Amino acid sequence: MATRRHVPTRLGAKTNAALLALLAVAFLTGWLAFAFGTSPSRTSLIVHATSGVAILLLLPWKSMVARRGLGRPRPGRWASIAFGVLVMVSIAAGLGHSTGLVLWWGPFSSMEVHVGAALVAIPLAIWHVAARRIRVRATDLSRRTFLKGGLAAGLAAAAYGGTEVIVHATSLPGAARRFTGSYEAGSFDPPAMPVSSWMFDAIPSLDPERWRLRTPGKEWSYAQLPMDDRLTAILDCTGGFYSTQEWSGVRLDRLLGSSQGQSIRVVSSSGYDRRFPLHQAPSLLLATRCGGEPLDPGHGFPARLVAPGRRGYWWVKWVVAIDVDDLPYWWQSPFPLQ
Ligand code: HEM
Ligand code: HEM
Ligand SMILES: Nc1nc2c(c(=O)[nH]1)N[C@H]1C(S)=C(S)[C@@H](COP(=O)(O)O)O[C@H]1N2
Ligand SMILES: [Mo]
Repeated sequence: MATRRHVPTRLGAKTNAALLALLAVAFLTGWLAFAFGTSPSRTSLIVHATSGVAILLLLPWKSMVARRGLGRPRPGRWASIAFGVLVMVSIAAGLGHSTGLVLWWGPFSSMEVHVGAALVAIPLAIWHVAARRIRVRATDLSRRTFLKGGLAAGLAAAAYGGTEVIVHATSLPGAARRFTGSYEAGSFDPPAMPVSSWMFDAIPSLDPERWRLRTPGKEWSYAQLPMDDRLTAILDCTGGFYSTQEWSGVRLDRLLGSSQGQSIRVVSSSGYDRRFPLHQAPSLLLATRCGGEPLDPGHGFPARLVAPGRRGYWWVKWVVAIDVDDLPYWWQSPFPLQ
C-alpha cells in the first residue's frame, strides 16, 4: 500500500471551515451582484472573485483532507466527489467568462454554466457539511488564525487583481467586460440582439388586434398606446451579455395618471411579474419599439418594459397589465421564480 500523507487534523478542520465561509461569501456576493445594475455590482464582484480565487488557493490543503477522506471508504463519497466536480466546473466557467477565454459551453454561456453549477451544488454542499462534520475549537479561533486568515484573504485579492491586470495587459476578450462582468452584443442593431429569458418562459405569439393593456381604470389597445417617449438604455442580462438600444413607447407615469399607491406591478402574459416603487414611474418606459421598429416577438412584442439601471430580469416582456396597489415594492421574491 502506498504511504498516505497525513494532514494534521486541526489544519484540516481549519481548511474546511475556511472553505465553508468562502463558499457562503461567493454564493451571497454572486447574487448580490445580480441584484444591482449599478456600481455596487462591481464592489460585490471584487469580493466574489476574491473568495473564488481563495477557494482555489486552499486546494492543496483540501486535497490532503480529501485524500484522507477517500482513504476511509464511507457511504456518500461519490456525493463528495460530485460536489467537488461541480465547484470546479463553476470556478472554471467563472474564470472562462471573466477572462473571455471560454464564453460558451455548447448552447450555454459560461455565466449560465457558472451559476447553474453553483445552484446544483447547493444540496450536495449542505449534505457534505452535515455528513462530514467538523468541530471548530476555541483554540482554532486564536489571534494567529485570524491574522493568517487576513493574510490569505489579502493574497487572494492580490491574485484576483493579478488576473485582471493580465486580462487587460494581454487584451484578452475579458478586457471588454462591463462593470457587471457582461459582454456587449448587438447594440443599436436589434436583429443582432440576443433573445433571453430568466428561466423557462417561452415566446408567446400575441395578436396585436386582440392584445389589451390593463392599467388602473383603463384598457388600451395596441393602436391607442402613445409611442413618442424615447430612451437609450442598456439591457444587461445576468446570463452575461448587455445590449444598448434606442427604445420608444410610453412612460409609465403617463399611463398611470394619478393612480395612488405604494408600488407598480408589471405583469406579462406568461404570469412573469416584477414590482417597482410608484415614484419610479417616470423613469420606466413601456416600449413598443426598438431602433424605431416594432419589437420582435422574442424581445417582447407587443410591449415590454425598459427599466434603465436595472438588470435584464426587471425588463418584463409581453406586458398585459400594469397595476398599482398598496403593497410595498420589496414584497416580492428578489429574483423571478419562473
Ligand atoms: C460555488 C460558488 C461560486 C464560486 C466559487 C464562484 C467563483 C467565481 C470566480 C472564481 C469567478 C471569476 C473571477 C475572476 O477571477 O475574474 C467568478 C465570476 C463571476 N461570478 Fe461567481 N462563483 C460562485 C457562484 C456564483 C453565483 C451563484 C453567481 C450569481 C448568482 C455568480 C456570479 C458571478 C459573476 C457575475 C462573475 C463575473 C465577474 C466578472 O466577470 O467580473 N457566481 N465567480
Ligand atoms: C470547495 C469545497 C469542498 C470540496 C470540493 C470538498 C470535497 C471533499 C472530498 C472530495 C472529500 C473526500 C470524500 C469524502 O470523505 O466524502 C472531502 C472530505 C471531507 N470534507 Fe470536504 N469539500 C469541500 C468543502 C468542505 C467543507 C465546507 C467542509 C466542512 C465544513 C468539509 C468537510 C469535509 C470533511 C470533514 C471530510 C472528511 C475528511 C476525513 O475523513 O478525514 N468539506 N471533501
Ligand atoms: N415575461 C418575461 N419577461 C422577461 C423574461 C422572462 O423570462 N419572461 N426574462 C427577462 C430577462 S432575464 C432578460 S435578460 C430580458 C431579455 O430580453 P431580450 O430577450 O429582449 O434580450 O427579458 C426579461 N423579461
Ligand atoms: Mo437575463
